[in-house]
Amino acid sequence: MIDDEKERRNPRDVTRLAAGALSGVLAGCAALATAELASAAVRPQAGPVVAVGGAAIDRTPAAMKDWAIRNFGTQDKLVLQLGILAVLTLFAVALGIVAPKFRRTASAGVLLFGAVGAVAAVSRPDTAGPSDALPSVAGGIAGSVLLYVLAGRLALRPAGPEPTESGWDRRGFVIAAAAAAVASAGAGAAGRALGGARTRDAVAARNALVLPAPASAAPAIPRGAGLRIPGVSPFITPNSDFYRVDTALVVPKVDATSWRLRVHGEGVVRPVTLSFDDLLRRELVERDITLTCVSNEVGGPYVGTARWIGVPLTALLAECGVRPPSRGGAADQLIARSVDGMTIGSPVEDVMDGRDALLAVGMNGRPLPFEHGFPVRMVVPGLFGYVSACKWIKELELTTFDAYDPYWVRRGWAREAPVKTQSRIDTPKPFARPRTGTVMIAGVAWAQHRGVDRVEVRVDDGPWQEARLAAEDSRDTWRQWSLPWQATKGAHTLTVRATDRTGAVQTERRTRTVPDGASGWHSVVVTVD
Ligand SMILES: Nc1nc2c(c(=O)[nH]1)N[C@H]1C(S)=C(S)[C@@H](COP(=O)(O)O)O[C@H]1N2
Ligand SMILES: [Mo]
Repeated sequence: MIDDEKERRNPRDVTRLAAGALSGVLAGCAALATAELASAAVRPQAGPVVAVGGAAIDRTPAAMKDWAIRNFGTQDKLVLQLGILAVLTLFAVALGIVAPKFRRTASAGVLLFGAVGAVAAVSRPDTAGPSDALPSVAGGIAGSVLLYVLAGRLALRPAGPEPTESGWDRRGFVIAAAAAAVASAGAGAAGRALGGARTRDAVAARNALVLPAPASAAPAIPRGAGLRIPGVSPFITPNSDFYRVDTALVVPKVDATSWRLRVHGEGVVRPVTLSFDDLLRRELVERDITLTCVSNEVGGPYVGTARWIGVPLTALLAECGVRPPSRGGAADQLIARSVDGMTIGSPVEDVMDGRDALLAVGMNGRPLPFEHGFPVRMVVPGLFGYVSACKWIKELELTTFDAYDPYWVRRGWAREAPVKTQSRIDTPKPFARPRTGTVMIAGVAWAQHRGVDRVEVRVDDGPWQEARLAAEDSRDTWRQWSLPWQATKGAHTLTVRATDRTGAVQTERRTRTVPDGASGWHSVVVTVD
């Protein structure tokens, strides 16, 4: 008799357990959908997943950030967000399972997650204040109420006069769950639509923009700067292929018409605030500059060359009365601040030494893409991106290296980081299986603002052979190189090294990317058939 009853109740308990888990997941979905809708109304960056993700990025140690970039590349942010969603799902399932028994506690648990999101959102560096807590709070309440309601349907009804009637309200649960799912999907979709509408002005402003012709055009790229060897990166990197490295989980879509740049700080005699039109009215220059990321491993992909159009920074700073330290200036560090709270510090001396430091507005003939910093970003030849290339810039502050550590420096990266002389084999690819006979070994080498003077290639432990260098566009751009090789059967290691115009040979010493960029020679192993 007792066994019999167990048999009758067990399958029912499994369904109830599954329904509990489902109610947790539904509460999670409702919370996220509500938060999505609210954040579209408040600020896209204020959503809980973005806020918690951003907080996680800020707290990631340099070594781990590097590991993420190495393993997930530009997908690192997607992986992070999927990770957050996976953790949320686990907790949602757990809360849902305990909810029928501990209804209040489980509902409070959902609220707690909302609170975590709210705290993360208001403590972001780019926070708009307490209103940023709204999406998380609204989401937490929606999820908490829903879990409470669904758990109510799952509660065992006290055994009535008929003992077999004890059970839970299946019909009520299914109806409530379905209604919740539909409402969540609706809220999510509405959030998406509203978010799109909010950025419409910024997108329209960018689409309507026609960049003025530069007063100083870039010299024509010499014929022969591109060797046209299959597999070698093109001399100019198309915008769509240009690497992207930043901490922004949501790409800022800045409206250029209301954008302002403030220049102020130590030694700034005449502080200014400039509009986008103010910048466009100035004399623009156009320059080819190769940009490199400090997180680029030897042989890695985070390097690209674009034809930038922008306002020369030296002249602008000089007009504000700024002098470099070598001429008695008080400030030795220029802090660029972005709309998303990034801070990037460059040496004032380098920025004002006559190199083409730019407030860039154009990239390869187009307004900057949103991903690459629209409406304005900095570009300084010869410095790694994290100490020079602030995207979505909104403020320039002159200060000292002693007084202020910008974002990456606080996370273990070097205060100053000129690019290291580097070279990369683009073809053949690692583990390629070329045929015996002539195989073209080719790639790129860079030493921005010093220039590349020589590239040498070594096969196995053989002598260094001088590669043919493509024509130089400028010393701020990379150079292609090639060497025909009479490939013989078997496994071979191909190694490359460059020499810059100061005469310095690229060092063999392998270092990690932290704190000031990877060094060492790039080699590729191939098997010749
Ligand atoms: N606002 C902002 N600007 C930024 C960053 C960032 O995270 N946020 N990353 C910097 C780094 S580390 C590099 S290498 C360059 C990359 O520029 P790109 O994404 O246009 O290639 O942007 C720099 N500017
Ligand atoms: Mo970078």
